[in-house]
Amino acid sequence: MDRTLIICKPDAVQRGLVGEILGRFERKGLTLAAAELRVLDEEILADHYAEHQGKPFYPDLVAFMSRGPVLAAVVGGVPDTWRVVREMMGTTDPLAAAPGTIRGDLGWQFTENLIHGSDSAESAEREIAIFFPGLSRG
Ligand code: IDP
Ligand code: MG
Repeated sequence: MDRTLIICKPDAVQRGLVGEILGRFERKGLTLAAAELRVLDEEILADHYAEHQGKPFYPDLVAFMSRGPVLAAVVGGVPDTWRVVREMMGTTDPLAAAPGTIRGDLGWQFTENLIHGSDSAESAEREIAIFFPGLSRG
């Protein structure tokens, strides 16, 4: 698996950090295969975050993720791209994320943690198909 889905979340777009975030991946050596600025609705978020439906934080997550545009993108070009991206993102809670990671360097709020990255090769294919169906491998 050599590509994955990333989403620069609404806080990243609002704070003007999309260039910073994409730049980190580009400098690492990843390449962009697709990118789109769009506002997400409840329907696509229910699909994307299916594993989290019913959890206590789900309503806050949907409200946050739909409050403004996101930059969804497919990046790839290195072995296990999804894993490289997850390492560079840092752990889910930005207060606990290591310095040097995107979340560790740029944020501190739990829900508003700047970036999404697929958590496995299977998730990457599933999520790419949701956001960029034209890129999907049948
Ligand atoms: P991940 O984004 O690091 O993969 P997940 O557990 O998949 O983390 O959660 C998806 C998103 O939901 C997180 O990035 C964060 O925005 C939000 N989230 C997860 N757990 C909590 C929580 O306990 N409180 C508030 N927001 C949460
Ligand atoms: Mg996740």
